[in-house]
Amino acid sequence: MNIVYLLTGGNIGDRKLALQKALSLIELNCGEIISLSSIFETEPWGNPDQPPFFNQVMAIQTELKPRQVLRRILKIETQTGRIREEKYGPRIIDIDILFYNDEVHNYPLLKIPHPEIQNRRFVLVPLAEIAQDFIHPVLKKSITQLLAICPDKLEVSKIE
Ligand code: PH2
Ligand code: MG
Ligand code: MG
Repeated sequence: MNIVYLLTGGNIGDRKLALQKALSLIELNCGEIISLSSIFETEPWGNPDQPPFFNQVMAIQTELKPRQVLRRILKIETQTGRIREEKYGPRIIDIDILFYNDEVHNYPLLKIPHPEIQNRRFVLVPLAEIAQDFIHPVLKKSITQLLAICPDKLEVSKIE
């Protein structure tokens, strides 16, 4: 069994519903959810001229290999209503693989760990809720340590 950390996010339409749909399709098609963060409202990173996102992080247990996980989450994005759009632009749902066990993979269309984790508070803050002591396999620092030195200052606030 493999432990995979995923990030979900979206900033168009009913953001909470999109995260809930993605979550149930992930559970159905990828593997059991063993840990789930709160939902956070997050300032848009990359392109500030768009609505705030909702983001959430989860850990799943799966028999799937990394590229099989990718294929399934791309399908789930489509099922949740995503149409491919501009880089960093608004989207109904985005699902990204953050970590796959403590492995490093460099496939042409899939880098694991996700290369931007350490630069994004919208990833690190939810991740710190469920995996504060997880050691980044490349940077060799815990999530708590990465958050403490993260250069990003965009707002991330827990909803409810
Ligand atoms: N995703 C992006 C670009 N910018 N900003 C926030 N706050 N949350 C995201 O999920 C996000 C983003 C590209 O995938
Ligand atoms: Mg993304
Ligand atoms: Mg993506």
